Amino acid sequence: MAQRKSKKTNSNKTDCSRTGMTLIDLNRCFNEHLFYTQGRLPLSATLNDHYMAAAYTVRDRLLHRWVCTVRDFIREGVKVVGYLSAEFLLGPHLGNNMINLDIFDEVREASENVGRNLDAMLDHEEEPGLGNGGLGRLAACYLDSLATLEIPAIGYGIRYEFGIFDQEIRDGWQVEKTDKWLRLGNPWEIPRPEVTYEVKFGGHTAGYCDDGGCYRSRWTPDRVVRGIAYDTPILGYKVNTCNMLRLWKAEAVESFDFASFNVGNYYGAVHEKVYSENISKVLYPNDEQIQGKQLRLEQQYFFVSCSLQDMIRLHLAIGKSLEYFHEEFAIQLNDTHPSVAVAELMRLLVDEHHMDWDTAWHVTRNVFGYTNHTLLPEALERWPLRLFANLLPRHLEIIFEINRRFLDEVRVIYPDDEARIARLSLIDEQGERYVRMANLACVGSRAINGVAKLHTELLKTTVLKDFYELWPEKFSNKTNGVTPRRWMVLSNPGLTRLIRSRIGGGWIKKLDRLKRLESYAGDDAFRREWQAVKTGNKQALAALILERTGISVNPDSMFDIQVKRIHEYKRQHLNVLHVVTLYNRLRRNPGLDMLPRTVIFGGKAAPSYYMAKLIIKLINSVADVVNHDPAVRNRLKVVFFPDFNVKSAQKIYPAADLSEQISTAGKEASGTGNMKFSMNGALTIGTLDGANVEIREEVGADNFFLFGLTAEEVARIKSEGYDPRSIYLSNPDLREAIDLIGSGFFSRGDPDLFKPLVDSLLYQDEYMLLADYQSYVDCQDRVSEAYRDRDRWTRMAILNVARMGKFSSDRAIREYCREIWRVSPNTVEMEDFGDLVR
Ligand code: NBY
Repeated sequence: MAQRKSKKTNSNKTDCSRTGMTLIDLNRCFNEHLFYTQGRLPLSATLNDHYMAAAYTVRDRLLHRWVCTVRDFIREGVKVVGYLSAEFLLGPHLGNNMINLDIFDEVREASENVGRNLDAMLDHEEEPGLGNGGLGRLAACYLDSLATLEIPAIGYGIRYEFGIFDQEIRDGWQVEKTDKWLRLGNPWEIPRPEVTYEVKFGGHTAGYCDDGGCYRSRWTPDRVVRGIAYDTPILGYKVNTCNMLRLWKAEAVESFDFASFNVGNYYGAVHEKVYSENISKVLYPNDEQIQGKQLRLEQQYFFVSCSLQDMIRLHLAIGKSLEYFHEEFAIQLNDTHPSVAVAELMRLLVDEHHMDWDTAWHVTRNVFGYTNHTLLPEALERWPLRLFANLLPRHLEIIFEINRRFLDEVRVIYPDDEARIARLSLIDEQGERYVRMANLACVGSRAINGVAKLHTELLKTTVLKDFYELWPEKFSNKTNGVTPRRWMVLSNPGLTRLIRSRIGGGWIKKLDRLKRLESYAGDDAFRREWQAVKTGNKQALAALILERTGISVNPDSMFDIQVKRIHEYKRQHLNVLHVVTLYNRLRRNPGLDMLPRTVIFGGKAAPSYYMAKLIIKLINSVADVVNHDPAVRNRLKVVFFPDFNVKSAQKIYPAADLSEQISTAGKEASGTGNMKFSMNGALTIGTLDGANVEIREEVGADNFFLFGLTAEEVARIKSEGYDPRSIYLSNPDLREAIDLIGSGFFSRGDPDLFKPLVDSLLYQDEYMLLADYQSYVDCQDRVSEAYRDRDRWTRMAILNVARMGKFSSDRAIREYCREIWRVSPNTVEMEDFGDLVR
């Protein structure tokens, strides 16, 4: 062991300068981990052993940077961002960390030299699917950018034992399988059994007078759970900053309640343990509101309380007084899921640290920022008062007190406007009473932001209108972004190599520099190389599709792709209506000269969302018929790619020709898949919704396929009375498509199967598919025309990539840092291992 330590010291020494690392170092480190960590000789090592050894080899290099980063936290007293999110959809670590360490090619070479298959190791990694979709993935992109921009930051969340379910398709239906991502161990996390906090639940409160004669409240809980920290290092791209993601696991305070055990209540003693550990057991698989589930509120309060206690401990450890907490930390609430933090920080400051209310409120109001991610009114989070009172009685008292003081202020500004006061109140009092979490987040935050220009404007005029009128200065827009490290460099090495060959690699950190590609759009040789890269990516995806679905697709056809959570507002079924329309054209005219298309879908439906699951069944049923109809003759293929996740996304975006971003205008807050597609050279067909608006602004109207109603038109038509049936009756193509689905043609003659979907379109059509149908189909025809001219298409694709600079998460994080968090970078200097431990 002693010998091993001294060897590691040496290898870390050469590692201090990034360029100083040799292939020999890497190979030696790998073999040491195989031997000392996995206990294997090369001849008996499994693929998992190889993966683990590679992961530890890479992790060693992360940890060296991590300790240097932490040293600066303590020494420099820098302001730190605390990013609170119930979800972090990280995706696999190994490849990404190799990119950020800038050793990808070296590791590949080191592996190849000794006949080890790096791709098999990369493929072997189970991804931590600790999120549902866009919101969780955004948190992961932001961690990457924070580290890359050298901003001291900690991500705080929950270490779910089971992440988002694995999706299987059986007989066309979605089947959910438990995600056992920890089964083979997780080399990227470091358990910190000594970093723990107690979290109280339930019980009651009682008032008392403290020594100074002040009225205070004492909370006597009936349950206490312990949170244990598990840390994952998050390294920036080609910098020494290595931040951390700290996830909390719930455990019982005592693993056995010996009092119960001794009186023979063995079951009762174990029950307590099982109950406590349930809190971090599983991620709720809903990408919209979860109604009234106590366990969900327990999860939220659990991770928020642990995280705030942790930040307070760190703050006190550097010798600062809590009055200055907001000067040392900026805490962002990723949606309302962590918004109970407003009440919890007040409780910690007032009850546990004996601060007076006004000072505590000043600190609280200045430390938080709140990001809203949804306009759907039904998705706004609220908790039944009774449930809240039972679980968090002290927090409800605090919320009442915040509300009393807040509404007093409001009454001064708007005397006699009781309707407005009722809307602003933290408590919804119409019928059953609820705590409104968005209102709590707004009142308790210094800054409130939406995630795309249109979304922020709609927030100001709809769901948060009253708050905007009250505090316009708190509102700003922060258009989402995605990290080009994972979504270009890692997932599209071919494109990265091609771009590097012309404009170097500076764009990876300064994405605006992709602009320099514009001049190559007219370059024949460049366009041919571009097409070759795309074709290669499509061939790779075709192979994966064959492996996963048994469907063989033609890489020369246009890859028309819609991957995202399945939701009626995202309108996967509008895409299906187009597919059926194309199919009807082929049936009517078997000799039709139609541009060959492969329409690919992917995404998970919330297990309790019946319509979304029926849409999956519809896609698979249409695919089954179309793919087996000899009359189609390979001009149309339909694929449902099962289990869409970060790992498969990395193979899908680079292979797309056409990106489907077709939500009803005004419903998609931003979208981030739209950005990933476009960065990888797909053209977008989309509505003026979310960030599509800004993507179109950037790439130019000529390079974007626009269709559909605007958000304003949607609102106007709705208010005037929308009648989908009259559209159905007056449009023969639409009617034919809907009737074919309704007839049982795709459901082995069963007309009932898709009836709920057909009826919802004909009699309600909440998301206005019928209103947008013709405009969509016409636009798709323009897409096909454009694709036939492959040179023109490629020119447009190059311009799309060249103009995506704005959508780097680095830009977004810079805006948050400057305008919300007021934090600045801290360059971390590497120090030798020997000097660090001295
Ligand atoms: O956040 C998404 C938005 O739909 C998308 O437009 C946006 O780009 C993205 C990032 O800003 N929202 C989202 O993914 N929401 C969830 O996943 C989610 C998860 C859980 C709950 C609600 C929403 N929940 O209530 O538990």
